[in-house]
Amino acid sequence: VIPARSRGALRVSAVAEAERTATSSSPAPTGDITNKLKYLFGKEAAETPKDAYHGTAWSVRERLIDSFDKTHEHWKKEDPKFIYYLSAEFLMGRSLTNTVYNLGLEGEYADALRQLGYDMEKVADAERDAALGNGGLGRLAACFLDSIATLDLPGWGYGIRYKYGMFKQVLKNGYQAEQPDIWLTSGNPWEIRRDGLRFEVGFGGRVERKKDGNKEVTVWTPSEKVWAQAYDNPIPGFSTPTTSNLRLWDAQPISEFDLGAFNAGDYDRAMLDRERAEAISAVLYPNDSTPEGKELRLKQQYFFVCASLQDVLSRFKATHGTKFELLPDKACFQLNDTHPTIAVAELMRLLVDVEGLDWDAAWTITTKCLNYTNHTVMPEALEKWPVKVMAKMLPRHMEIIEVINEGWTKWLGGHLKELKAEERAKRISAMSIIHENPWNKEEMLVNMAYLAVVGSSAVNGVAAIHSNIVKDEILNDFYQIFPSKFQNKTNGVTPRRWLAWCNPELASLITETLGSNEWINDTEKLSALRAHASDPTFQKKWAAVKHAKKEKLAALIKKIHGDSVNTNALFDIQIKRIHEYKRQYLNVLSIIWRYKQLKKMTPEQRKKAVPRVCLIGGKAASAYDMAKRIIRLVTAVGDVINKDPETKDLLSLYFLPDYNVTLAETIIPAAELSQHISTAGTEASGTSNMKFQMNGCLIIGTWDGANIEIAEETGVDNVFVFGVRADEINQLRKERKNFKTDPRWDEIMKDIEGGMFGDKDYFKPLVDSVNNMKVGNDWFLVANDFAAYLDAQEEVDKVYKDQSEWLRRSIMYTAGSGKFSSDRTIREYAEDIWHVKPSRPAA
Ligand code: T68
Repeated sequence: VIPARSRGALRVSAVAEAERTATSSSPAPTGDITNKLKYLFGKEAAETPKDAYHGTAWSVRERLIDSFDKTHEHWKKEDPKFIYYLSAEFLMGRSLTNTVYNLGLEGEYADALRQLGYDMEKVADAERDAALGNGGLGRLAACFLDSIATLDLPGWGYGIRYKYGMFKQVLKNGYQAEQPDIWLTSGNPWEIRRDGLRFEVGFGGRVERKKDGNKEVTVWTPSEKVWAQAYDNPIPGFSTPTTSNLRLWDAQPISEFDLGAFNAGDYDRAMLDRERAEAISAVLYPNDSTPEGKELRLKQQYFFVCASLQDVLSRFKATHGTKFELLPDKACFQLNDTHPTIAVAELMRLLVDVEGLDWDAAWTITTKCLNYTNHTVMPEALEKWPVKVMAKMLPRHMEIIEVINEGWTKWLGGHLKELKAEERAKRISAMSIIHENPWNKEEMLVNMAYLAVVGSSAVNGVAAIHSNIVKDEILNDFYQIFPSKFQNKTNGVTPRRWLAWCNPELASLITETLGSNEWINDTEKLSALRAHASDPTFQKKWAAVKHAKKEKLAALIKKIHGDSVNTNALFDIQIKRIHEYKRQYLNVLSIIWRYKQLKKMTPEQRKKAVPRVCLIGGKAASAYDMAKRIIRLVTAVGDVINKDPETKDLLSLYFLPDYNVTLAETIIPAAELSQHISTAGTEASGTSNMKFQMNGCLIIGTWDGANIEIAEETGVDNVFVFGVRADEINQLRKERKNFKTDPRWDEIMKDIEGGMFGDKDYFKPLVDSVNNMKVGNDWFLVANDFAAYLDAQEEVDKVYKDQSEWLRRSIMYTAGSGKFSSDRTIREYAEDIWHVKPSRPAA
């Protein structure tokens, strides 16, 4: 329960809130909540927290819609330039708490619920996560929407309303099992179905040239059509009247029913159209960081891009008619990775085929409107679609891409005319948007990243090191041609959800210490905490908050696993998608080593050991075999050490199933040490590292992604940095087979192989992947970093024993987190890429 005082401390100001309540025409929440229950759910009273949630959510929804309408009326009148964030994923999590706090209604609704006998937190707990994303990329999109609204920037998100989101992960005997995420069953109060607002999206069919007077026109006749139905999800800014929008598209059949088939008694066939159409927005592909080469995935991509572009153009035309040369002054699109890159061809098609512009004019407009963000460093992870698949599903787009590529390679030839013919031909072929599949010479591929670069004004990476890798390696050829296109935009996270709302106790302490809550919208103000970092009285308060959060997490562990963990232990946490490059494996190996050391100690020695509770959470893509084995290793090691009476108070390891946004909101505030230990040069940025930092959690990490910038802001000496550097990786990979592994490593490998944790056959491929150079090659250099990692862990223990030093560092982390607010990131996008300005409606 949030104490009343801390809630007060979070409010923008009590006066402002009183004014809002006084002038608001909205009904008193208590009556409104019960009304909603009565008229929408047929219930006389809120009998369960779930009832209370439904009543509250539907009541809050109306306040949200009022704010949405005011904002959009204002924007319609002002007609500012808009940013449209195109993303196949938005990992929103829960909405109730966020909405109530962002709108400044928390006092009102908490009081109302109290009158009904409920507390806000319990009620909020009844909401299901909107999990329309895999991981970092999808959550980033959600944080960006929060910042866009908070900064009053005219902007919307556009995506897919998946019927089934990210799968629910359960453990069955310690192995991951997946269950569907059926999240819409009880209705979704946070969306508005826009009846009548729908666009046709076509697939397949044929392309013909026809004469229109003396002009030749291209006509695409798709063989399959569906409706894209709009659903709006209002996005409230914090401490502003602005409420922006996330428009998601749902796929629906053009003909409800095949009446002919129905009348003929063929009911299965009568339903076929509906099923085929609905399949498009049915499920989120549960893969992160690797492209999914399935046809349905391309269909999803085109589906939401086509609907979104038609929607934007139709609004544009309503105000500006066909003056398309004005489009770049009114709209720009950010492509969140290559997933929406078909937008390059689709915007060309809409402008040339549908609106009748000539090619060059359309190309100028298109490239001015689009920008591309890259999120992955692994070249093999860049999306490529077989020409055959593209030509069949999107025949006109394939033609357009061919024409773009011809123009591009021709231009490139001219640009490179100084080079010798042979060298020039080589460069052109290396930079062609359409190229051979290097593993199958028969197959031609469309390289979506190349298409995105050629079709965009700006290309950016998501952390400084990553943007350099994009320039120097992944897209180096393009960088040499267009150096000014390339930028860096270091990621950020919203300080509302990830500090103020998920850790109100710490937020109150900060507000009290800094004398105002302005830091929530201006996180640079957190730097003033540095002055208090060594103050024992302040440290004591800081520690008390952390301890309370640890108790809360311990209660959750008890609920999940039935065990009581030692809350005086160091809470050591690694939560993220399970991936070889993220090296959860390295973490487990060090836990095994720690266990073995504890076992060898005398009771006297054990008294001096730093107790740890190790928590690992994250989903493995359902087809990612090695990742699933890693999960099993975590649970198997946990099974052994958690049961050992000699050591269990000193060391325990739990796997937290079904890691999602909501779980993160409980875990992160409680964390004391968090692990970000990817092989240097593989994690584009990471964003949980920023959330942990904000919550005063120390980091053990490699010199990778945003860890580097976090260390710079926090003070490198305050971070446990270890391991090889990105520029050494290539060489070390070549030398890995001759690498002399640490004796401790060899011992642990033998333990796993020998069955110390059971399941030895199942773990064999895991051992081989890092230890048997004939089978695996330890691509992610787990062995190379192992000794340095153990040293860094020892350093962690040493510092933890000195609690005042630990607390000083903890405070320095929060104090140094100002840079990592997504407000800063979005401001940079707005200024350097989008050229979009704030436009705030009257309060
Ligand atoms: C992540 N990428 C990066 N991809 O791994 C992470 N991929 O370093 C970065 O912080 C984050 O993006 C935000 O920039 C992803 O999360 C995916 O989820 C993904 C999904 C589908 C296909 C490919």
